[in-house]
Amino acid sequence: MPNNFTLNKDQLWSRRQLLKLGMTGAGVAGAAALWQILKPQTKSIVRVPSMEMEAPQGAANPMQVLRNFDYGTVKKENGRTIREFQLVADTSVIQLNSAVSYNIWDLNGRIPGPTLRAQQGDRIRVLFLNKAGHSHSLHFHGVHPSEMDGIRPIGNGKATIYEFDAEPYGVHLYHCHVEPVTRHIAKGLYGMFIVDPPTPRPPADEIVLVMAGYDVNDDSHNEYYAFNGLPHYLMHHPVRIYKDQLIRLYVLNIIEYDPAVTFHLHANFFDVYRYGMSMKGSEKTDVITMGIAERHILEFVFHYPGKYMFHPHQDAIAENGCMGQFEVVTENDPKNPTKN
Ligand SMILES: [Cu+2]
Repeated sequence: MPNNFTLNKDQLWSRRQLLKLGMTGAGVAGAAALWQILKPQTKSIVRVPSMEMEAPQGAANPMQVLRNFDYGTVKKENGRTIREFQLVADTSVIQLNSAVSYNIWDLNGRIPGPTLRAQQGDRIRVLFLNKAGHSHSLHFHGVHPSEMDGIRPIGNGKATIYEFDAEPYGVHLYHCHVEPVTRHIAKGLYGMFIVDPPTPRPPADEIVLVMAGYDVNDDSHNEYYAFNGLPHYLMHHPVRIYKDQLIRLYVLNIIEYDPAVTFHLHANFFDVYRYGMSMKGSEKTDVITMGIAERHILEFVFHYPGKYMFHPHQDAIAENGCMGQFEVVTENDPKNPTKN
């Protein structure tokens, strides 16, 4: 939500704390309280249905990834806005299904890493601490000097600072760039980096979807796939959205080993803002092909309540975990405590 830039630091703090509470069991009540707090401070009329936010065990929590944006700590230096982010790489284990656990590298205790967000022209300062056992780095997509390109390995126990301007606006990403890069990305060291345009986009319910794969037997083929970290999770825990409200998806394909996948939405068409780098949609479709590291903004509105799947149309990939669904609800649904 671009309007979140109008929130002051305390309000942003509240938002983060509430998300944290929601993740650790406050559930519906936490989520409802969160949006009650957010609403009065924003001019936006965006509303978000309540959702169960109980966290699965481990670093993968697809619900947390959906609507959680890290705006960093805002500072002013010589009249410039600095957004300072802290990213810590570590190791953890996630449970891909009841039988399969998988060792990953996480960033700030999550996979995918935090969705970093800034406004075009902000100065970005990323404090990177590597506690993940191997050498790693953070390579940001965007425009920056060579020495900030993040290809130099940072040893275990070491830290570094990446600093550059948030240019240009769009949906970008960051990831580890230590060889073998396929392995370092596939094991979790990636995240989305959104640079908002100078003129904010229209209010919308903004949702992050990151497609990834898991090669659990090291044969350079993925056995499992996921939206936001866990196979099948968003299929069993639908993403609740409001009927007749603009939905803005930020979608990233970071599936290694498969050259490209599509993203398909059921029973609707979406406007495509390729790489999020324009204010005007380029096309309308219901399936879009995305190579590795491609990412787009996709906008749509649902006019009928009910459940609607989204998935790559490489159906084997969908069947192995890259599956989710929206649950379109109406404002008078009694399960929505956010209603006034
Ligand atoms: Cu790495």
